[in-house]
Amino acid sequence: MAQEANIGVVGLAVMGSNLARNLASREGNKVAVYNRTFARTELLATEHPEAGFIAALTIDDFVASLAKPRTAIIMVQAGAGTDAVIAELAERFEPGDIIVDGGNALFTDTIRREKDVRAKGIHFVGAGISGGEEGALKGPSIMPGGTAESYATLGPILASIAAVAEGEPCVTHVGTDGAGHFVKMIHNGIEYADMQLIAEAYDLLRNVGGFSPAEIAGIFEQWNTGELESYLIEITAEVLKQIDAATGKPLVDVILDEAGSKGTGVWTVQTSLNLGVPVSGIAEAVFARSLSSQRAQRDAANGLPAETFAFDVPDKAAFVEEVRLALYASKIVAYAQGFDAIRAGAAEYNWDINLGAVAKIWRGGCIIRAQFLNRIAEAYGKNSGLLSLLLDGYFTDAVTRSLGAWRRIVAGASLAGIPVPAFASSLSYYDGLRAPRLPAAVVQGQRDFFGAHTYKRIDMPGVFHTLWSGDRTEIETTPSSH
Ligand code: NBP
Repeated sequence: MAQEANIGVVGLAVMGSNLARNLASREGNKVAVYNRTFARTELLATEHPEAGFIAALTIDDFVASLAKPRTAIIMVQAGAGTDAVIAELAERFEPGDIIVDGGNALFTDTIRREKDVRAKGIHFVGAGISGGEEGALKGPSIMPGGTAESYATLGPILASIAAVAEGEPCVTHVGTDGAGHFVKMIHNGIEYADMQLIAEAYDLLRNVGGFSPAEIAGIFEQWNTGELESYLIEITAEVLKQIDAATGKPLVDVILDEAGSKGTGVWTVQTSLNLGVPVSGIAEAVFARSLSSQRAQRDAANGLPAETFAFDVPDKAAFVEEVRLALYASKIVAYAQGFDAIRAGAAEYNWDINLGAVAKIWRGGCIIRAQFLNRIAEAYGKNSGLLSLLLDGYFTDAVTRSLGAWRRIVAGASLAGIPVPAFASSLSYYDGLRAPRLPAAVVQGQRDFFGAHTYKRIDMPGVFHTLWSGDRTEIETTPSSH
């Protein structure tokens, strides 16, 4: 087989097929395709003759069809399937060739795989690809890791298929080895928080404001013309407009209220816990999905007392605006926390990640695409060492003008007995962040009391332990081994 394809795709289920078609539609690309079960390959080539695919029957045919340096994108099930395909390619590829994993791999797997494959002189690029099947076909946001050398070959190909936002392709070389999959993971975590916040706004508008789903759809459409403009607000309006054909009711009222997940939100929270980064908005969103799925407990607890208080809404329009402001401020916190997690991950794993560039590639193609990512890109563009997004002037102003509304909404929801875990935890995070003094001093005292964990003082250097049950004198110690 002639070596004529400049790029190949392995794994032709929905994501791989669409990505292969996207690649084939761009000038200059000749695409080889391979799937473990040939029927899928055959079907794709037959249904899309315009793509001019080289349909490989075997992995050997596939490898033989690729021009050097060979470049193949794997789009198979994450986990064992990905490992199996990497092994097959690595056996046949030569030094300088490039293996790209475009699946949703855990970044630590990507770090491991990159190391193994690099030992053979082959480049391994873990590339986060966001945007679902439509994104894969029409233009996703792409977050590649791997070496700068591999990006020289791969970058132009990925740029040719990526979404375009304000004239720029939504792809950047995020960093080495697992950096791309790490950033994709955080993207998904932020997505969880954003979705939960919108759902909480809906709940308030419905159960406090008394609006119907169709009316809330109209409110969201209105919000989508301003600073909340985003894909998630847009599709939520569509979801709320939908009428169930079988019952004639709003579809949202007949959908079972148990949210599922595929695990990237959990990964984000687990990773952030390990890094010591409070991603409370994302964590609450993950927990809210877990709670929603605890059907037996929920049914058993359904009649527990509530003792609620009225949340008076004398002016409906003003209430809608307060919910909007609370949503915006909470959303800013969720993104600030997500970007903090990326910065902490970069420090831990030695990645040089440009946070502004990450914000830019999320402006198009991906699920969290939103107008305000431009503001985030500007903030990090002005100051790459920004300690928190909340300290950037634009975001400080946005939160400042939302604060009153944010507090009234969270307090009102609490009095009315409406759960707003993401709104409330975001506000608490903000208050914790800005507090000059936290009750952590009490925690340190407790730790020293029961475990002699020691503490530091505000007025003198050194490490101290109090003899709590003795004469209560403080003594300076060498750093504790506890
Ligand atoms: P699936 O995740 O459903 O995987 C099916 C593909 O994996 C088929 O091509 C199948 O081959 C292949 N495969 C499996 Br399973 N085990 C294999 C093995 N041991 N060796 C070789 N091939 C194997 O496909 P998908 O839904 O298209 O997703 C592909 C990747 O993209 C996944 O990692 C997924 O997490 C990710 N994804 C991303 C998004 C997004 O928005 N970015 C959305 C959905 C999925 P067969 O045909 O022979 O069974």
